[in-house]
Amino acid sequence: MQETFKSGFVAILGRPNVGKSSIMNRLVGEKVAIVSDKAQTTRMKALGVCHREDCQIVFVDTPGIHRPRTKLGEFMVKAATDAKDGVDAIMVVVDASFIGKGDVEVMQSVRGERCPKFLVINKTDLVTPEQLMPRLQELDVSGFDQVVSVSARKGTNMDVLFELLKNALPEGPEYFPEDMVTDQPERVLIAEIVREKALRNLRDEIPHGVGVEILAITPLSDNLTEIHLNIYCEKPSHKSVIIGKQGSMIRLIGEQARMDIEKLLGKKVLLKTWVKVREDWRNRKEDLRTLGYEEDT
Ligand SMILES: Nc1nc2c(ncn2[C@@H]2O[C@H](COP(=O)(O)OP(=O)(O)OP(=O)(O)O)[C@@H](O)[C@H]2O)c(=O)[nH]1
Ligand SMILES: [Mg+2]
Repeated sequence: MQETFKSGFVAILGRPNVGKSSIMNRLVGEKVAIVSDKAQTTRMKALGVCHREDCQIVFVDTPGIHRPRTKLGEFMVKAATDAKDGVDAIMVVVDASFIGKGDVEVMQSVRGERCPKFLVINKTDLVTPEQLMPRLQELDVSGFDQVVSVSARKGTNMDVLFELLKNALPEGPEYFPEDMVTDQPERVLIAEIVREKALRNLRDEIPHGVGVEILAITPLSDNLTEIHLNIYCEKPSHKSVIIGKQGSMIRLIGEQARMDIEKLLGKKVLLKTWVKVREDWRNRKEDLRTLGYEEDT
């Protein structure tokens, strides 16, 4: 007997850095979105597709909702708030170790949506149940269908969350073919890998002003591809930090990125990287477009 096949889109919303992309990666079972300990890692809406025998769940990862201070920030917050339109379910993710006003605002912003809504308390590995309980009791969870505690890092309760989501979805088609785990093109995935390594290795305000532009992807042979790219930053002083002493930082970022890109493409990769200053690029429309941060048409 054929069981019914369930499918649908699930938006993942929340403040920056609560673990939205980590949760999506866990549920998809592959790393489709970059992750870092810096807030505002995700800059664009991106899909992650989980394929199972009896269902297909399409996760919509979004940038963290914050008060924007640049045009890039405005683009990011709009991408996040728009993502809840037309989905079949919504997850609001909060960080168990700190639940604040920003979280309450995100929860409030989805309360009026008619689809099933889940509040996901992530990073439970950082707190004891005794610490978490009073925080949850203070929280107004009205309008939410379920509250689930998970740890994306440890993998705790992810199966429970998955089952709840699956049960909330309607009967539906396979939206994407089985070999497709994300809607992001190769060029974007490569740029994101480089940005992840920059985010992980740089500090203070520098990571927020980093943008990566892929200039060319040129196959040199069956198992070797050359990739030319620019890393943008906002100040000459940031450029010196990104390059590092005798090029040590840019070599480290390039080396870490190369290994991940080789896994992605399944071939050897030569990275040719330039670091360039583009002052205030996060507020310039033309630069935002070059880097792919423009609204869907
Ligand atoms: N301890 C702990 N850390 C976690 C957990 N989930 C995610 N993290 C860490 O939290 C940080 C942020 O994770 P992301 O997945 O990038 O968070 P995000 O919500 O997508 O962040 P933005 O894209 O900036 O909005 C990273 O350092 C993760 O490794 C968890 O369950 N426990
Ligand atoms: Mg993210």
